[in-house]
Amino acid sequence: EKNCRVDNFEVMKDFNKERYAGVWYAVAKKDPEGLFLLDNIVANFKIEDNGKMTATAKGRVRILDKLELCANMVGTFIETNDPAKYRMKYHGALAILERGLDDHWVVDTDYTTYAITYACRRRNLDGTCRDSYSFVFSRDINGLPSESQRIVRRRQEQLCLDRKYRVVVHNGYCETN
Ligand code: AZE
Repeated sequence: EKNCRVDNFEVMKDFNKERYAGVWYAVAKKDPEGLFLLDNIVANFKIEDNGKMTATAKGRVRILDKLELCANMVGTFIETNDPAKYRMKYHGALAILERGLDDHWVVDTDYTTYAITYACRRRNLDGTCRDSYSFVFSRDINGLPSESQRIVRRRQEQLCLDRKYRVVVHNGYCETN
């Protein structure tokens, strides 16, 4: 029987943040409750001189119900006992954007083609996730090859999020806004 308890989810073994660094394009996402990045989502991970991972992320958001803009977000990653499980502190470059502290789990990656990340914000009493978000990232803005799509599909099922993802559009909106 399928186990959807968050503590049972497998994450990337021997995660290597140096190989993970660089630009990743979100090609699909599963949204959490509330405000979130809409589309044109690009993340850039970096390893600082002190060895800590940081990232910037851009994406289109809608705030105050009708204002559309490109959010420039900054994240710093706090390591845990599991190298693939981070706590991510993030905030927007603009004060009106949100800030927070989320899990950031690298569920799987081959470092050169695809990555899938997962964050559970709120758990049910039975240990399953009540409010999560997840990204499928690609090194290529045009999407993933079918071999990677197959792997990602299997991971999405293991996260109990199959069929919950939506395609992330890249139409250049955040290159001009
Ligand atoms: C992520 C990639 C690594 C850096 C960061 C990420 C997450 C950003 C958000 C942003 C939300 C913004 C909102 C603005 C109104 C995981 C994409 C910072 C969750 C809702």
